[in-house]
Amino acid sequence: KYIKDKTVGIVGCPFSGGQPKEGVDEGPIKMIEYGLIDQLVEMGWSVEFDGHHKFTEFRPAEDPNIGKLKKPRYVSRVTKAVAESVESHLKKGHLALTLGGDHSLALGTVSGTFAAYPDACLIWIDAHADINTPESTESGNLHGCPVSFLLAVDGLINEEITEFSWLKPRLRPDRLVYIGLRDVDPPEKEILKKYGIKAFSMYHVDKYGIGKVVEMALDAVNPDRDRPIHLSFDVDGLDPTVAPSTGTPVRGGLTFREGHYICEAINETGLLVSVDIMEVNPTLEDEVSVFETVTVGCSLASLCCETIRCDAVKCSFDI
Ligand code: HAR
Ligand code: MN
Ligand code: MN
Ligand code: MN
Repeated sequence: KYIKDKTVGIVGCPFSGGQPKEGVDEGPIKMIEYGLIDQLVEMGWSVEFDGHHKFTEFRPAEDPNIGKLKKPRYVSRVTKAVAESVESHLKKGHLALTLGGDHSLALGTVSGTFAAYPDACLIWIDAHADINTPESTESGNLHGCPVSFLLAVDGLINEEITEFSWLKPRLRPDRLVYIGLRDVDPPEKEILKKYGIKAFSMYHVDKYGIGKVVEMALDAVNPDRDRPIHLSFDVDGLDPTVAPSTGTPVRGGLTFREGHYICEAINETGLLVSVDIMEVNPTLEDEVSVFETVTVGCSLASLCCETIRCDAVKCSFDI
């Protein structure tokens, strides 16, 4: 409905400034090296990719904390550039596929999506809610905060942080839904409750099954199935046995199939316009773990572009 000419624009984001571990900046480089573009081309997509962003040039000489927030200027400059890339792909009618990098990049991707599609909704797959405010964050890592900056509500962020004045909060709380949560800080829980934000934790995935959970999630943010969808997928939403090479793994996550099902089911709506694959860190754990994590990132991205379900079902009845 929104995507023209079956073209996908890849936004390669080698960035680790939203958290302290080196290596997550190699995530997008490895996903491309492992053949993601060929996978997409085989599925009939035209791929636009002009190489990865070069963010080091945005790195300020001095970047002292603002309150507790770490590297605020670097994160702000980088995510502003990402927002512009995502917006320009979307305005050409292309699917935007952003490869991270740490999840602070969503400050950019989600801003870019809402600039192009003000009516969009956001589906956030993660072990974490990433909704800490500059006041509530304990770590000061901006990858734990992007959602609070994006929310269009009064009084959530008290002091305006001028560094981020480019960012227009456009996300309504009723257009945001989470799947996969299992490590949410107490102040984050308060925020979710206060604004009535829908969240399906692993408890709900166990209770209802992933099929029902995705349906309920879509009903919550997209009841008439007419709004463009941004899917922000943090690979730590998956179980660490499935995606071990990530900075903050949490046990008890989504299975391989549950993760892929989410992508297939959202793809099937025909409303997906923007996808993030975040927090792949190819420098953590052993070689096998890295292989598994990078390839799972690639296959999630691919399934966002094509669902095999329809053919497979027809096929099984045909036989
Ligand atoms: N809630 C913690 C914080 O604010 C941990 C955030 C986690 N890490 C991520 N984001 N990978 O999804 O620092
Ligand atoms: Mn494009
Ligand atoms: Mn995250
Ligand atoms: Mn996470």
